[in-house]
Amino acid sequence: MKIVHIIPTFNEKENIGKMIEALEALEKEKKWDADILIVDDHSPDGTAEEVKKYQGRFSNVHLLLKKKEGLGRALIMGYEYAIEKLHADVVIPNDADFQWDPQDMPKLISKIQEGYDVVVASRHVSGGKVIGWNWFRKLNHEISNTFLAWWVAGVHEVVDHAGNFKAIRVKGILDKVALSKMKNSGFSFQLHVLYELSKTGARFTEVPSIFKERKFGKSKIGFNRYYLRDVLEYIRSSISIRIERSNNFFKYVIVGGTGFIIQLLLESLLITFMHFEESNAVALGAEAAIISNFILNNVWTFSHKRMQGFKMIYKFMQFNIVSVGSIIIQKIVIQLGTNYISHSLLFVLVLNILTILILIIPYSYFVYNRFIWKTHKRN
Ligand SMILES: Nc1nc2c(ncn2[C@@H]2O[C@H](COP(=O)(O)OP(=O)(O)OP(=O)(O)O)[C@@H](O)[C@H]2O)c(=O)[nH]1
Ligand SMILES: [Mg+2]
Repeated sequence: MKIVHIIPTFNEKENIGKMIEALEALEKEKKWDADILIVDDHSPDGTAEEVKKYQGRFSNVHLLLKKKEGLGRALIMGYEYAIEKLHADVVIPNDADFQWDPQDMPKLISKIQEGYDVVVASRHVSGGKVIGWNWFRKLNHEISNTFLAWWVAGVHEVVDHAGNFKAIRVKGILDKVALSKMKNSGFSFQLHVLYELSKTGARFTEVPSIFKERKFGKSKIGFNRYYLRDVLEYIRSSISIRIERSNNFFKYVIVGGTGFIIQLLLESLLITFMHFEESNAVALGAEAAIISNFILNNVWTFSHKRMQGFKMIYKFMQFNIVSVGSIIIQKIVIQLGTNYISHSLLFVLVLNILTILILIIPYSYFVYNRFIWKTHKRN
């Protein structure tokens, strides 16, 4: 099993040599087949020159030099290089500054050997913790890790989404992730790659780890010129994951809205210009909306599970039954409301809107996902 350690560096001259020594010692002790890949953004402090000294001593130290584009970009390029050029079976990214203890590495690897695909060093499982964060770092972490990653993005495979230290199996897992399409410049990469990995059907686990204070060098997190860009990117990334993850709920709502407009337009056309009876016009309008909803949901909302051929006819019949179900639900609620509460026009209007929002939209969405466009195992 070929392990590739990926260490992104920016101004880590004081740390990088110690980190290489620590990883080499571990490799010798554990008899691992490992390479060390340093991804440096031409650090002005001369980190790369320091790495080159170690390349003379150890043949498995690799240096990828690139321009300053942020941590996310460095990791994307590092992952790609590790897979394509170094033929990694497992990649293990870590920071250069010893905040994550490289001595925890065997715990990560043994979980991979047990069959897990993504093993995350975690500060938020029993035995893990953070030492020495100030209120600003704590607040930053709470907002990004709990509010944005957990609640907004809905990534629940792990509880610590923000750290760099993790072990990822390449075959069938990381090699299925379209790294070249990932656009994260900053630390939003950590959340985004977990999400992309979750889509491959990977098995996740977390092992406790203690995140210590930096002894040498300076942190890159804080109010610098990249901070706002990285925070905005994190928010954008969380929202885009939510939109994708919630199985395209927004597309579904837009399709439903389009159907509603088609229904109203057709009804009024048929009544005004073709003198149809109201009940017939309503029925035709409803069916037109059902057809348009079915087609648009199939080619757009659920395009990743698009059905074709004969199956479509059968599913379209099911879809009709579900849609009639919505009409019946709505009729029952309005009937009950007018019988027992009020006949006023305003009341009926409000009740109609509430029924659509509270009952019809969730009901249809649930049935579409569970029965019409059945959820398959993600792959
Ligand atoms: N190549 C590259 N590496 C980076 C960049 N920003 C940070 N790093 C490296 O990524 C790792 C994590 O960065 P840190 O500044 O330690 O971030 P952190 O650990 O979340 O923050 P602290 O707890 O304050 O240290 C370190 O090894 C950095 O040198 C970057 O823009 N490019
Ligand atoms: Mg650090």
